[in-house]
Amino acid sequence: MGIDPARLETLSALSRKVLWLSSWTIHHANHIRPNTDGLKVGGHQASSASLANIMSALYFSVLRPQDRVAVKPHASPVFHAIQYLFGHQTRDKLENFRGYKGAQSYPSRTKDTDDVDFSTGSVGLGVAQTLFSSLVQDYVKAHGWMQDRPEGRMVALVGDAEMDEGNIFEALLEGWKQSLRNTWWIVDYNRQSLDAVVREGLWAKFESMFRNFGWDVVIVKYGKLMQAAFAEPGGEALRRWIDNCPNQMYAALCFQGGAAFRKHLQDDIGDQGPVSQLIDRRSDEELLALMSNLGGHDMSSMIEAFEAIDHDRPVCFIAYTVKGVGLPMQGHKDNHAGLMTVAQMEKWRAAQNVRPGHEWDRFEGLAQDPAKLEAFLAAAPFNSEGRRRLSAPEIEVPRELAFKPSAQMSTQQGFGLILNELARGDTELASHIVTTSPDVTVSTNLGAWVNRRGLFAKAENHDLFRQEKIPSAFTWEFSPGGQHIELGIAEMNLFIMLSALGLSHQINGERLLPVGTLYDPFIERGLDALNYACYQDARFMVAATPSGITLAPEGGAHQSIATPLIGIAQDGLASFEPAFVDELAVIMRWGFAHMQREAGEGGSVYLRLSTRTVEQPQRLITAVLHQEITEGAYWLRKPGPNCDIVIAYTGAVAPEAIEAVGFIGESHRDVGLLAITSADRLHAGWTAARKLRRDRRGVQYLSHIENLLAPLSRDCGIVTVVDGHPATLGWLGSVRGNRVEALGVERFGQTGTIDDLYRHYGLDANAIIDAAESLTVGAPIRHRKMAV
Ligand SMILES: Cc1ncc(C[n+]2csc(CCOP(=O)(O)OP(=O)(O)O)c2C)c(N)n1
Ligand SMILES: [Mg+2]
Repeated sequence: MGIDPARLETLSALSRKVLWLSSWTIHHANHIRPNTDGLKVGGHQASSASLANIMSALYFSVLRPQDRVAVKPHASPVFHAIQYLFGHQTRDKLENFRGYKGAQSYPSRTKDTDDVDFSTGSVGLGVAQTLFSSLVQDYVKAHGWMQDRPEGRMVALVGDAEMDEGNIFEALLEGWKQSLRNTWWIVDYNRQSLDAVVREGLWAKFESMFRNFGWDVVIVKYGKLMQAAFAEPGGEALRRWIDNCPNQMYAALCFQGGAAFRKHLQDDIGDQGPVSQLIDRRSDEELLALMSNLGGHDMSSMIEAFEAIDHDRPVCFIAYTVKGVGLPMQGHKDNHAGLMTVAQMEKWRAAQNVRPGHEWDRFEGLAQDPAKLEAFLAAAPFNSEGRRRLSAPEIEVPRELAFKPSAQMSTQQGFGLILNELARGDTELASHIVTTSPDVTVSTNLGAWVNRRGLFAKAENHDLFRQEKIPSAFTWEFSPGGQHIELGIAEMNLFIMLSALGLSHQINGERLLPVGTLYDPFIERGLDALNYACYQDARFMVAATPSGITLAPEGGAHQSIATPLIGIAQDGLASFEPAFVDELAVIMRWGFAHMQREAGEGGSVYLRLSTRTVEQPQRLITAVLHQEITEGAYWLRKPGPNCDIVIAYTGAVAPEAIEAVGFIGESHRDVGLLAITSADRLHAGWTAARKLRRDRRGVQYLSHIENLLAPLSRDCGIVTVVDGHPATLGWLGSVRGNRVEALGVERFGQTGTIDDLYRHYGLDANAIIDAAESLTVGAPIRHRKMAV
């Protein structure tokens, strides 16, 4: 094929510069920047060196503006150095690497300013994100929204030990099912993890696995120096020795240097004529250069490997590398947190021709003409459009979301009805909604939506049951225009898919409004991916149902206890637990708008729903009630002037709270009933108001919960009740200093009826009444519910 030698030389020079700048960034953070508190920058140095060449090949030559990359977390300094050379990163932020508002330790879409495509940090997630982003790009294309934008490749730079993360395997299987294209994963095969040297022959397992899932596999093992040496007399014997050398030994020799390699080669191969001469012809330094010239460190080998791909099938590149290559720690098994000493850095600086005081000069020490390097960078295809983050206009959300009401319903049913109504219409909102579920589409009530809007697949696939006229409530028709993406049972995949769909406006320039469903307890299965999606500021709605012990006969294995607390604590996620369907309609409407708000204002939405059928209120939702529902609470029964007890409930336990208030009201007429639709929004509003008052003394602003509780006297007790951990609402007592009895679930569940379980866990009307009585000082509460 042959790469123009001048181009190769320039690329190699830039690659050396990237290694220098990334290393200097780390060194600066450790030894030069004041106030590092003795905290060392571990984990970056050796990992970064490992990828400096491969990433330089990609960014300076191979990538195009439409390509998107997930960079292995510890290669963040390499990414920032490349962006610095392009002029998209500042020296100030590099000097402040890992510092307050400096370049981030791990590439961050939201915190870094240099055009990070996908955040990484929790290993495995960024890798899978590229796969799902490719599927989303296919979705956008199939729906005719790519316009004249070219398809991008989704590229992940993957650590070899990162491949241990199970979510990668889950994603691989899903990718195969969905006919994945345009995805490149480049495994940095340095055969080292954080603690150890990896198993022998791991590459073979990777190879067969990827091929099994329909990927092409390209192994880039030997650099050009090695290939040339193999062609010399005796070269074959050298190649055999390299191939048979155990990973630990190779790493150790890379660390020890040329003399150690020579000794081992001589001991192992003995005096075998040509191969001995091949070795003897080289100085120790040359021998080390040869033996560490693995494919991943050879510019022309990498460029050749990348440029040889002329199709859109997914490709896994296994690039052999040495962890810490080119640095004194190269190959040492403990080098994960390895750092160069000041003395080592000085020596290396001299070798790089970098003058003191000129460490940040972009082309310092390079032999090439700076003007030519500048021109080369400006002409790099990746850089041709500047910042590559796209945007898309807001999609109008109707003032109200309609649903066909019935007197008795569950919130889960209501969720299905609201989506069904949207599916029947022809709003822009409906055409941009895309639903997805890990094999619980039917059981979370998405069926009606899917019947109307169809399933997404690149090729049509008709429902055979329908063709054969076998009665079924569900039509399973796949087509490129379908709006539901059916996933296998892997909640990690669900959340990474939502993460990819929810970034479509910035990646594909077309906004999607993703709605995912799963069973509430399995949020915990996908929790790190949910957190990851929120960290990237992806925008989606997740409906989790059924939830709590209210799913009674399903038993302890399906009951969720902690999820309301996750809802409160998860940043970027507004969580709601409505009791009635009219509330849900208001919340979903608000949610679709919230998902489209600017960074810092909008976010994703979590709906904790239930299968419990409850009597629905017949009422008009006024503008005030609408507002209160989205802010998190309203008085279902206003407290009277002498109120000494308030029942505050959230979600499916509404009937018990209402019933208890009926009994309590017989002797305590002024009892209040507070309906809480979002403990999360209430708590966030309260926290924000206190902060505002602290920050700007004199400001009188009160939060929604403070306003709601304002009429109560301090003596008024509050009983809170939730089908989840009692801490969800327990904090209400601190708002104005009222005593609280917090009812909820703290122990693993069991099977039974709702009545059985509410009685067992103390969520029934009598438990609420007892709790109320323990808080009141006056007359006892005389009425109780009779046992049936
Ligand atoms: C989910 C998760 N667990 C643990 C870590 C801590 N960690 C960071 S890097 C690393 C080892 C990675 O090894 P590898 O992927 O081979 O990359 P290399 O260090 O060789 O560059 C570990 C365990 C993490 N970042 N994320
Ligand atoms: Mg590794």
